[in-house]
Amino acid sequence: MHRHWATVEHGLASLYPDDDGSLLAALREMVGAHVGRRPAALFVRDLAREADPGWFQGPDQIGYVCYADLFAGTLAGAADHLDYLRELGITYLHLMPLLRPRAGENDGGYAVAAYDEVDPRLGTMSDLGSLAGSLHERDMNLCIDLVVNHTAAEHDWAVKARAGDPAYRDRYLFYPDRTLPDRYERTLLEVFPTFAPGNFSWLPDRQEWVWTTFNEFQWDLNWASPDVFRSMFEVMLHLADQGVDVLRLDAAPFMWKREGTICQNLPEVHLLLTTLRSLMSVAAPATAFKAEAIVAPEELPPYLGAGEPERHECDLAYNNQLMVLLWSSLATGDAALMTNALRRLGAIPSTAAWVNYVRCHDDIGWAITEADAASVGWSSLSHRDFLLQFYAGQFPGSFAKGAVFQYNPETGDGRTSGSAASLCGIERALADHDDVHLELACARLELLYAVTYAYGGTPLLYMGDELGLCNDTTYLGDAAKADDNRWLHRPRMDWALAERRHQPGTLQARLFAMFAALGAARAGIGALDASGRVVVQVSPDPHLLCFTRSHPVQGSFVMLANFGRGTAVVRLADVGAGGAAVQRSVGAVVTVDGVAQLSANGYLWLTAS
Ligand code: OTU
Repeated sequence: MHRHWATVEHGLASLYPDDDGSLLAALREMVGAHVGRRPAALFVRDLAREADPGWFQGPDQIGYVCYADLFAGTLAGAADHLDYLRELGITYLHLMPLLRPRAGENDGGYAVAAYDEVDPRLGTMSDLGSLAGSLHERDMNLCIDLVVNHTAAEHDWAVKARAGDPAYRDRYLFYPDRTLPDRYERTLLEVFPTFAPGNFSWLPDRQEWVWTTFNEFQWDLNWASPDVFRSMFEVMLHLADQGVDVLRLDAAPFMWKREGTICQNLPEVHLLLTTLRSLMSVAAPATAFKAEAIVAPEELPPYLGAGEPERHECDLAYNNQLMVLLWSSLATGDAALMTNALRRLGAIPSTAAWVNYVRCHDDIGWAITEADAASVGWSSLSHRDFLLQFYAGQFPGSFAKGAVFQYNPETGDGRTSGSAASLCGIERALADHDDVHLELACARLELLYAVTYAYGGTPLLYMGDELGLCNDTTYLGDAAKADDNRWLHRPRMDWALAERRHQPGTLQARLFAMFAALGAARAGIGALDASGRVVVQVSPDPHLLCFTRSHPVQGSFVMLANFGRGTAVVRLADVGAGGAAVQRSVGAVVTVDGVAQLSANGYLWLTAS
């Protein structure tokens, strides 16, 4: 408390100027009582992590992301597959939303009806605790989702608020008529323009509007209410006590609203997160925060505490920029835009880390800024439109098989759905029984993942990519999912197919071995510790991505990745890698005189002491 309480006091005083001090007093009591009943094993974990605050930054950290039901039926089922994950070098398991959702349509679990219950189809809170225990025994961590921006309309708080209970009205944002909603709408964006247009929903029984950024059944919480702050912190503590290591804070940018803004990334959001982080650092320091903020590149680093002065905010955050740029470069065969954009992405504190990913359960939103596009002489809108068409498989010469998600004719914006395998060309090559193209498609997938395994932070492997699982259209038969094509890339694990990873010559053996090798190589390279710096270099060849990692103790690392369709040649000395040792080389050779030749989709991992 000595170390963190001033931040808590300052945060609460700024966020809740009208509070008479009872919020601070209540939190103080909550934290004290909590520390007293923190399970012993977790208290030991707290102490260990206070002594080693960089525990989530090591090169051995590799995440796996899946839905418990699609991966293994239940939480207990997931515990039975931990050896499979260890084969891939996984140290961090992110299970998608698993708290009890509303019945029926629930946005893939992101409409939570009870934060203190596990979805009964997946198991119980005690199963969650056991799973965390099994992971910890294997030196693995557990990450779960905590939706902080909204609850389901069926959550107890929302039900009470809707019934008019004055103690709960303040937890949501209600409006008697369109006056304020219309004023807010002038500057708000639309997340789901197709199936949930607008940001407010009409409640006919109440004759009033309620703020719903996402679907009409997802009610935005009013974080300006001290009750929301207190209750949500209580939820965090409860989950931390099940042994959860990382809380993925879903839709964090939307937590505060102000008229005349897009109501994302407001300073109060950062104040909320730093205050919650400080409280957790007192009550359950073993638990890290991961920001789910899929926002403009300049808005990303502040979630990791970047700024003057640096703050302890979230420990991890999604590197949405890298993900988008990887797909952009794969389509264009050019690394110049990626180079420029990554060079503009601000630095993050050495105490934080990105999570880097190729695919996730969501669509790909083509976040290419006007300035970044202009830096290579392109227009952002036409480049985004090209990417949309390319990955929908509609552009001449495209190898991809994806789908358009939430096309908005008013803005010309659309996003992309599809599995990594299908977007890389594996689905088409399999359909055509074309082995040459299949190998090319696998090389594309490897190139993308090889960058995420080496770029600063923790890589996330999205379930199924290790086996090349393609788009799955079975969701079309389920009315609660049919209009949301993100289900295309949320397949069920195919354990029979997974068995083929042991059969040489199969696609599954090829890809699985590749992921295992990437993980093993990464874990052995100390310079990949996330506390070191990543610097993207201007490469002598625009088809090449080139970045350097430097760590004060562990030495340095250089990656060269060829996004071009032809061979690229570069003198290692020209990219600061003269005399460096080859750690991993795929589709590349280095001659004795220090010249690297990389064929299309080839890459090199190099280290120097
Ligand atoms: C998240 O994504 C989840 O990942 C989605 O699966 C949910 O539908 C959504 O929240 C609602 O809970 O708009 O396209 O800046 O971009 O919260 C994905 C963050 C999303 C948002 C993000 C959201």
